[in-house]
Amino acid sequence: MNRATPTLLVAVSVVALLVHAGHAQAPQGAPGGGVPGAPAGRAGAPVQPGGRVGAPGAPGGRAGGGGPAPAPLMQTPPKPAIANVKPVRSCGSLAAVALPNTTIESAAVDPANPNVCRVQAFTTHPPSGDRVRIWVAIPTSNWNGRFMGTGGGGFSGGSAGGVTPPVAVGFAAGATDTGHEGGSGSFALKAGRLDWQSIRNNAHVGIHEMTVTGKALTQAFYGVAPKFSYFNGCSTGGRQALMEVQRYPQDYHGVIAGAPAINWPKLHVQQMWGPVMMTAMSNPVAGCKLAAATAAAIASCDGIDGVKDGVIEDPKRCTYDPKALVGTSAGDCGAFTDGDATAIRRLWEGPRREDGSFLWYGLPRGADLSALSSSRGTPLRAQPFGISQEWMRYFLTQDPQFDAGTLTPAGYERMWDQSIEQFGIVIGTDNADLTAFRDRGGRAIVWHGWADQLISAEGTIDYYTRIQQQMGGAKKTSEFLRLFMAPGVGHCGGGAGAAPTGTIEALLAWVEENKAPETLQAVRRDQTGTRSRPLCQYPQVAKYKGSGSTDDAANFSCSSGF
Ligand SMILES: [Ca+2]
Repeated sequence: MNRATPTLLVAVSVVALLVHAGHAQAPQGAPGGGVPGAPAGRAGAPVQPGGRVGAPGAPGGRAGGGGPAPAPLMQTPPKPAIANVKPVRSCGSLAAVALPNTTIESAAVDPANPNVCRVQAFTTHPPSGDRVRIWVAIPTSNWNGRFMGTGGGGFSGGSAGGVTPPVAVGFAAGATDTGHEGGSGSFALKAGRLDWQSIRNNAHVGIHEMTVTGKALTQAFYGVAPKFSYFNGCSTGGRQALMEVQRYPQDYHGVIAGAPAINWPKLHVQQMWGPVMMTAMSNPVAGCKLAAATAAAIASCDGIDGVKDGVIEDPKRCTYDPKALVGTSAGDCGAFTDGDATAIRRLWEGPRREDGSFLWYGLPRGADLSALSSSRGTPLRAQPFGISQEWMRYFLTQDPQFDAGTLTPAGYERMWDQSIEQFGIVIGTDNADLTAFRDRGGRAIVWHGWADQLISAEGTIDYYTRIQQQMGGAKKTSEFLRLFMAPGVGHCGGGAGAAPTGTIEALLAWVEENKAPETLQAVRRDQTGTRSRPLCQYPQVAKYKGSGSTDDAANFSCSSGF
């Protein structure tokens, strides 16, 4: 089975999103940390190169200031998995621990938090001269006997701040930059050529070595290995979680993969579909028309699930055609044309070859289309998404000046094929053979927002379906891996839908007590109140029982239909 595609994505869109470890709005238990309260991806702000927004290194750091404090990783620290364990050496003495190909740069108690021993190290892989930075934080007391690895977003492998949320609830924790600083994809090139060690470090080596190092230092400090190890990430972090499951099944007992940026080489070319297609049609579509089409689709399909709440519970059942808008006015953008309707239909449909054959999924109806396909300026011009543009510049063309605006449909098709051929094995992260992970007793919770504006939710369903085919069917798969779709939820959070919460608790219960999650809890809070919903195992959907508040999860049950 080929492993292909990658990771990350992160991005951000606009306002917010993610960034490393966490992602927007931090559904508690989802990626470690994040940008709370930032409606992921509502529209429009320009995306920086690398697609990052927000302060690196500040997990939980918010993109814009203001808003509520980040939700804690867990409401209640978990009970210790190892009783009465005490450090057997000083924090500083960890600097003398010898590990292969590893240099420990510092080991000291955090002056701002005496309950945390912080170690910084790097690994290297001669003769490349690379440096994979690793940050480990170990509680000096009240260690819960577990290790947690954390991930990144976009091209960022992770950040020093990623360890903060897990260590705050008693985990020993690790994070890594996967070999390069910052959120740009420029690390792929060295002296104008692909630097395959750096690419491998980012694709999978960095997270694995962070994990090995983090667990070894924890064991050195306490004289006993962590009893359980977990990885928690969203976006790129979700890809990293599944890459660990695929390539290093011995690393973790359980993982949470939110909005995983798997199918990486497809994903980052898919993200350029809108600009390329609209440019070829000479029909860039302004943001207010995209927004109007999304709003019309939601209005048309909201009630299919029986609850008018601004959320399409199952976008696969929504077939709204934007031709209904032709001739109507969309705010300041003027009247909808046939061309606008065709372009929007093709955004929802997803990339196709010139002969019309399938390449990949589009965004579902209800997801914000402006994050990937907004057009701006006079005359109107389609704007490429930052991460996708960098993928084309540094990985595919190896030309930092490459202008994606010049891409024709034929060139796009060639780039699609090259992306998979050249990078599928290293970073595809779509290997469906999870036998080793399953046989070791591993457990994986995968979730994806149906309104994800950056990563096609259907790409995750595609992978899940292939896992089921490979691993003995739906029932056998559900014994170790479950997928929960989150209706109306954007990339790693945000949006009109209720986002997962209590996910870490659910994973620990599954791994440590063999209590498999039938649903995930989801909550959405805003000025008007709180809504809770169950997230059901795909392909089940949450069906309203017909009485009681539609804001209360108790009044919904998982069903094959509405
Ligand atoms: Ca609805």
